[in-house]
Amino acid sequence: MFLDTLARPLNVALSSNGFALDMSPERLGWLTPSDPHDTIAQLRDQFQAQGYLWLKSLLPRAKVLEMRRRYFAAMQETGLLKPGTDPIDGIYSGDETPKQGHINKIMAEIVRRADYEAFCFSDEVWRFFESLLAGAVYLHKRKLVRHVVPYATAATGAHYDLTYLRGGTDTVCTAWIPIGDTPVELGGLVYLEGSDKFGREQEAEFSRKNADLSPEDRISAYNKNMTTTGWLTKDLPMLANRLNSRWLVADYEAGDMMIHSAYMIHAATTNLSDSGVIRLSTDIRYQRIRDEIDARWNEHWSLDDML
Ligand SMILES: O=C(O)CCC(=O)C(=O)O
Repeated sequence: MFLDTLARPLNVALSSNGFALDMSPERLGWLTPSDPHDTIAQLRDQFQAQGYLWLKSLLPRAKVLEMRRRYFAAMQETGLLKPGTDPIDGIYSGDETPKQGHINKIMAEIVRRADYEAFCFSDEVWRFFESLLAGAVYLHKRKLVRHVVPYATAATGAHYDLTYLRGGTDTVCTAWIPIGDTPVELGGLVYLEGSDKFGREQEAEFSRKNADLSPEDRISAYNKNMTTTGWLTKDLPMLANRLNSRWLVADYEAGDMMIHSAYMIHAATTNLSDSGVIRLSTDIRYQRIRDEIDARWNEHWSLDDML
């Protein structure tokens, strides 16, 4: 177990979708890191208690940085990167003219590429899940890779993942892998402390409300009982107040892997990099092969897949 939580003073004002986070110690804290070399029994207990594990240096740093280099090298033709910079640094051109359509096309290619798939299937990753879940595991074909440019106005709102995966087991786990160092200022994932329990209650309430819908609508994240995005809210400070909880942040490093339960509430903050660094990450889902699989996730990600 890592004993300290690597906390440090933060000299920036964190925000998300235009909502300023309350940065008082009652509303903002730090994630607790875990040592992947702890026994699996310890890690399972910690996962159950926290709803997440921040696994430090699970992957070789060089492997993660190579993925970063490959991603941004592929993006170079779109004008996303500052000319003359090394793709591994992922420095934003600041030029808003790159066509989003071109970027989306490259993203759709990347999630189908063998190098990216091999990364998601890294031994370190699947073996960890096999051990945690005590059985052979399955990686969902639908995998997401996201880059977030500095000061982008939109960020991921507060949600829990089962909203989008209701057609399968609720023991599905998400791995969120920062592809590059992602200090708090770069707008990585933030987790609402203790929210796995609230997510379960919320989902039980949605199940009651959804009971009279068609089977297809019942598992949809966008049915009449949900918001248009499936998110609980974009207003992170309001949610922390309502649940009397804290948003937990972290300085993620290349090689770390976050995992969270299907009920754990998370979101992202605005990338505040003043040196133009683009935040890059992937989020992928593992589960036991013997548990029910949500068939809707059986295709590669595409922009219009409506999931
Ligand atoms: O990277 C993000 O902004 C969102 C990722 C996410 O929601 C997830 O990993 O489940």
